[in-house]
Amino acid sequence: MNPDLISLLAARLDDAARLREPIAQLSGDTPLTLDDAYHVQSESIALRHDRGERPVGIKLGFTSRAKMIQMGVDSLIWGCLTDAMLCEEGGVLDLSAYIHPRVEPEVCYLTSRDISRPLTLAEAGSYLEAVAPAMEIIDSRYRDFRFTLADVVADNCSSAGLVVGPWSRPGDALDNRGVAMEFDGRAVQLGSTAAILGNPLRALVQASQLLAPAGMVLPAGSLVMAGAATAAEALRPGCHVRTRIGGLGQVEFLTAGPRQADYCGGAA
Ligand code: OOG
Ligand code: MG
Repeated sequence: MNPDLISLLAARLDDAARLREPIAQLSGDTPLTLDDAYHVQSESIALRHDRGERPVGIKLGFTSRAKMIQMGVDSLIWGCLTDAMLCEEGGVLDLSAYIHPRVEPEVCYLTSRDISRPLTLAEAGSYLEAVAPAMEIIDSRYRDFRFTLADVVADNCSSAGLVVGPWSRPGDALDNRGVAMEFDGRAVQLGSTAAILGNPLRALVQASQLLAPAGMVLPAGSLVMAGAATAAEALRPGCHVRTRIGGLGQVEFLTAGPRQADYCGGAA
């Protein structure tokens, strides 16, 4: 795909995010390969960096069957996180900053060493500084939150925000810990960390395998969001959102903002 077209598509997505105006899927009028889509993603991240946002790590998407089924796609993808996406744990999230935000329970890793080659599961643990319960705020820039795999990759995998709970030293395996996400104390999603590739640490392995062939290095001190353990829930204003993960503790925030017609999630 020619560089001008990549820049044009990246600007279209960047504008949609900044103006909170959803757009039609890019693939609707432009044939888009997965490779093109990662180029568009990288151009759109460059626009954020030009505005002063700093990279803080990466996120994986579609590491659980629950998410693949919810969104109708079947491959693991990755996107970039910047400091502007960090939301205060225990704070108030203003939903007017988004188009149609959803929240999903995740595990977040903090890396201790540069990752520049594919890792095995056995060695991945030694690349960890800490681990935390987390939630990701996703907000597709596409109308109706619908997309093809290439469209969502171009849209930086719907990344919009992340809320990270208390860090612990990486200890026992996290391969089957209960995950409960609540809206105002009522369970909206229940699951297990096992839903994330059988063991969320595999997300780090996958990240190393995806980045290394592209010649990319994930620097020590990066965040890695392992992907949601359950389906995502639409956010609504005036809600206390909390996720508890066995052995890791809890992470929470409140929502504020205008009531919009397409906020339909959670208990009424
Ligand atoms: C794409 C992002 C997927 C996850 O954790 O699986 C993702 C989306 O669902 O809009 O973040
Ligand atoms: Mg996610």
